[in-house]
Amino acid sequence: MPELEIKIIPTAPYRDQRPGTSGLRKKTRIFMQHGYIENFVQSVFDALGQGNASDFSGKTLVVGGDGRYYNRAAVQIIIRIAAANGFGRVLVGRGGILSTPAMSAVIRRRNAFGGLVLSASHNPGGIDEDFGIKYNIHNGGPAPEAVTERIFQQTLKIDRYLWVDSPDIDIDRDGTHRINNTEVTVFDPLADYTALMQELFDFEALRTHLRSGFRMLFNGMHGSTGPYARYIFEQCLGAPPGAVINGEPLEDFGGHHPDPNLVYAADFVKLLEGSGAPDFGAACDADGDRNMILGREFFVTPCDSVALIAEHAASSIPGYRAGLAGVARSLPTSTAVDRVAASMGIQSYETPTGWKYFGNLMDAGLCTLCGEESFGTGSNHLREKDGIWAVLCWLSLLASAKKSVAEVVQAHWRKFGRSYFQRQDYEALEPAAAGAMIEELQSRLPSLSGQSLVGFTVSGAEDVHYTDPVDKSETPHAGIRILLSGGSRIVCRLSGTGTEGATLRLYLEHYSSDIGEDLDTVLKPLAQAARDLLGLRKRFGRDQPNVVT
Ligand code: VG1
Ligand code: CO
Repeated sequence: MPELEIKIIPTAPYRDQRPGTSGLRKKTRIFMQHGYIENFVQSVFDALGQGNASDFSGKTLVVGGDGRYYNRAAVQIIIRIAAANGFGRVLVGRGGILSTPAMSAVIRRRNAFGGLVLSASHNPGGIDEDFGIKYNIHNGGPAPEAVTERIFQQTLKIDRYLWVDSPDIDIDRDGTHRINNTEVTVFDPLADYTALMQELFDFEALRTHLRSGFRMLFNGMHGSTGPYARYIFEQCLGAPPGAVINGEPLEDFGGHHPDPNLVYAADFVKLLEGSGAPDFGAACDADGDRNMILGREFFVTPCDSVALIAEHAASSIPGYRAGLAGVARSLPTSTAVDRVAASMGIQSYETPTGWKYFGNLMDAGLCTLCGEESFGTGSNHLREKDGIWAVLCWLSLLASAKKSVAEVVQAHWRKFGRSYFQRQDYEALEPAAAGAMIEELQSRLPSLSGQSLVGFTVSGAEDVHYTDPVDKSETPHAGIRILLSGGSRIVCRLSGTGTEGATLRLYLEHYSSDIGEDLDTVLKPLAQAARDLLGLRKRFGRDQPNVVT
């Protein structure tokens, strides 16, 4: 092919491209505006390069997404801009699809410069739904705040992007193409990801377990994990065909929220009911980084999940036989994993919400396992949360315990006590009023300490300011944390991933050595107290959340 002209296309800034908790997320139609994705991608490159034409010549960029509507078009745009910016190599997941954890694995294993993930995670897909883009750095993890801020500043001053008029690349077939000096390779990411899983887990033991009558069901929710799940669970581990359901990636995820929780996966939860139900169920979100773990008629909260994996990793998963360096959880995540860490004499770090805050801890060797209450679990094998990995952890744990999901969780509670935990979301709040509500509570925090709240004494009330232990970077206002005597907590913050209005997240935790209480009953007084503190009824006329997980 003759050398294509590198065009300098004039553009003007969009002023709304500040990345949130996990990249830039907006309604799809916003992304479809003229030059919108072009501006953002060029700004990423401008923020990362030194401004020289040769900045990216020896470097590899990985591109892929969760398969939602506009994924394919966005991939073609990114390929052209990457070629125009002189990347040495662009690796594209076949079909334009790469789960978030697979992206992380590919960046790390192939020593890539970074990657662009096209996803709005668990949000619905379609022209009237959500789209997103996120940049992952050389360690395979989401760009830290300093980088996303640099990207954002660049989006505010961008006046041109680079472009080549190359024909569309056939992204559905593996192969290598060339645009000027850029090699574009379409590849199947299953191999990289599966190889990594085989290094960590004892596939032979899992195969034996799945052949012994143990029955599992995995729900791909029509996102990106179906192909990985079919290959790993059905082909490699011998689960019968049909063990993976909703395994074909669809642009609209079958019209559902590809969100693995008790609300949006309620139909799936029903499949785990009754005496003939499978022993184990799991589901992942569209981009494959979230997971839900179920036993027969039993739901494992994500907070308990990371605690149980921490408890059992060294004894039941070969990849962790040497023990854990430390663990980490996001601020709102229950303290269950802290108790396991304390019993092992290792550190448990508390970070702001979002996986990007775990990266430094893992890179510095300070922590091995991480978890978020939002159905995210992962380890230092990558720098993203990893749904299929979490399922393999649970299979390993169950295979070595030879007990049911309910039994292993109850044994954990008997040993460590139980954190009754719930997250309540109040969606579609008027953003200015929601901001004012948080600010007002922030200003009242100093007067709360020592006061009595639903029969407990407030032992600490803080607008959490995080200082990264490794690079000392600061994250103010990570969330409001109210600690109560006896180990209960209320945490609240506004969502940083929403695409419409503001969402208040209220996180409730009650710690007890009495493990058999009813969750709703236990948490009701805390929920009431939190609502009153925030003045939710007075401000918004609301006294019930829209989504409870
Ligand atoms: C939410 C969750 C957070 C998670 C983030 C991205 O953020 O609370 O724990 O890391 O989504 O998850 P927020 O700011 O809306 O509360 V996913 O699966 O998008 O990558
Ligand atoms: Co996700």
